[in-house]
Amino acid sequence: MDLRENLKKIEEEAEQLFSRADSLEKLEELRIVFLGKKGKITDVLKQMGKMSPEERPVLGQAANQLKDKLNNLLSARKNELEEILQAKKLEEERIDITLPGTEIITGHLHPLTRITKEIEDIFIGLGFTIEEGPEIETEYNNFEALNVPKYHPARDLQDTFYIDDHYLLRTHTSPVQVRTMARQKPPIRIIAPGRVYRSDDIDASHSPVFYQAEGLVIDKDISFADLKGTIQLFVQSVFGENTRTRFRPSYFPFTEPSAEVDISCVICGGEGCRLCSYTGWLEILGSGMVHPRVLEMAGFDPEEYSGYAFGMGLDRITMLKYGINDIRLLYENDQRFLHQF
Ligand code: 2NL
Repeated sequence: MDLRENLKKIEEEAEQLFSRADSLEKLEELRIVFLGKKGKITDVLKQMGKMSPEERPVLGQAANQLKDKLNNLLSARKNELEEILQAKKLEEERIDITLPGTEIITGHLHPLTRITKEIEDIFIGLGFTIEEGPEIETEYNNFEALNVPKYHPARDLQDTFYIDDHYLLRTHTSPVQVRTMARQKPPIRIIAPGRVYRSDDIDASHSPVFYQAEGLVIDKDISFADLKGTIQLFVQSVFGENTRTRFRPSYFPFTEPSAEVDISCVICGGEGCRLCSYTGWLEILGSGMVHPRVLEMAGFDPEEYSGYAFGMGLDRITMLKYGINDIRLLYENDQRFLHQF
């Protein structure tokens, strides 16, 4: 009866190995070892020839019972393993929904671009149109047509990037207005934003490349009151209803009379603080009535037409509005800076 004993041993061995199998692959290997065509049970059956005819069916039945049993054990273990593996997988894939999410970084407008658009929109609302022009300009459009005489300090080689005797990098956006006046009859109501160049040493408030917006209005009966009202409205739109405006007499070669415009300090509201040097006021733009010589050179009769013009530094306005204390930040494109807007 040692074949029946063999079956008994196979059964014990299988029970042990099946219960220890820790993967579906191992379990399949074990199935082949025990129940396969060349497996252990088949081995035993092959030796049946040695037995007496009476014993054969007994052994055959025992072998079949064992096959059934092992198949049941295999599928039970298989189910068990699948459950264990599934639980493990779930555990591995578990997410902590209380963790902060991954920040989605999308691009956005540069603060200077935002301010430029905001200012454009304010003036579009007042009936102005936006004009643009080249950054390389003629000396005539940049200086001559604006009544800046040949030996005026503003023309100084130190301040202007000359390309040759005739061409230069525009030092303000006024040449855009000069071009518009050459093309168009009054009424003219335009805003010219853009990049301008001056040969300054770089520091916290100076960059050789910076941005400006200038405005020009020419029509019959345009007065200083129109200038004041427009600037007042503009300032309140950008800096808030409660911002006060102060016009201070000044001088520009292209306007007469001229005025610089101060606003009540954006930090202290006029009380006096470090930003406004304890004056309560911040200078934000220059303005005036277009000089009769400028109108004449554009081909307009100063007896028939009058106009006002103004110019502002967009960098300065951006810096005041966002509390930026160094102009270089606007040009370095440091992501740590840009991400804050
Ligand atoms: C400033 C001052 C100003 C103008 C710009 C202008 C243009 C034409 C005719 C007359 Cl075509 N004037 N522009 C007038 C007054 C002041 O800018 O401080 N800008 C940053």
